[in-house]
Amino acid sequence: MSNGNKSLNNFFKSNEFIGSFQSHKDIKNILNTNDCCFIGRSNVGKSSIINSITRKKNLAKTSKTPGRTQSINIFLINKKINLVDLPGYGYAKVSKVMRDNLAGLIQDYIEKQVKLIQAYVLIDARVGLKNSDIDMFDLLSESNRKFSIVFTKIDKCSKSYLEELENSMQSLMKSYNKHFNQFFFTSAKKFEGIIDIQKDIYALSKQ
Ligand SMILES: Nc1nc2c(ncn2[C@@H]2O[C@H](COP(=O)(O)OP(=O)(O)OP(=O)(O)O)[C@@H](O)[C@H]2O)c(=O)[nH]1
Ligand SMILES: [Mg+2]
Repeated sequence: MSNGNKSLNNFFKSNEFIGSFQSHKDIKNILNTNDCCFIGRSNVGKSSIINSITRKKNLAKTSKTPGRTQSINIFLINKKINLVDLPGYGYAKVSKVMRDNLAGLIQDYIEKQVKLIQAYVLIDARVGLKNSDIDMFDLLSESNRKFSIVFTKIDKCSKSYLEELENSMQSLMKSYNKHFNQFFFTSAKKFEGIIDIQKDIYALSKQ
């Protein structure tokens, strides 16, 4: 496990929970700092990665059970940039009404949040890509949002498997070259790859 970079850790240590929101109209005027958001299928590790980035165990609520985050949770870092924890998509076990509500909440946020400057789409490396992820790439590019892909839970995968995964994803990303930035390979559990995301967000905070 790496202890990371001291000055980056200090930057992210200054954080505060701003609130939990059920609709886009409640958040649009709440802060004038830019957002970066964490999107992905339910249980992929969105809330966990926020905790690893900020080095705070329970800043964002995590759970073994999919469907934990059911609202938009905003954390302000260093008074300069917001980390936005979104509900997961693609979870079959919630009611259709709830699923539609959450999908609408995510879509509204992506389409309408003017201050959203970067999205991180998380993909569980063991599970790989699903159709719902491709729908998300389409929504992001149609909304003219920049995004990067963050593979999570790499502590459960072999190096050769991860290389294959990257190769296959690289060809798909050619179709999104106007909006796609880069891949990150991470383990929130072992703090692998977290420093790279911290650096990326730190750079965003300067925009
Ligand atoms: N092995 C391993 N498990 C992880 C990692 N990151 C998250 N998990 C586990 O995955 C489960 C889901 O994590 P969450 O962070 O709650 O996932 P989420 O994407 O926020 O889920 P929803 O809010 O339900 O959409 C938890 O049991 C975490 O402990 C990781 O890097 N490695
Ligand atoms: Mg969550």
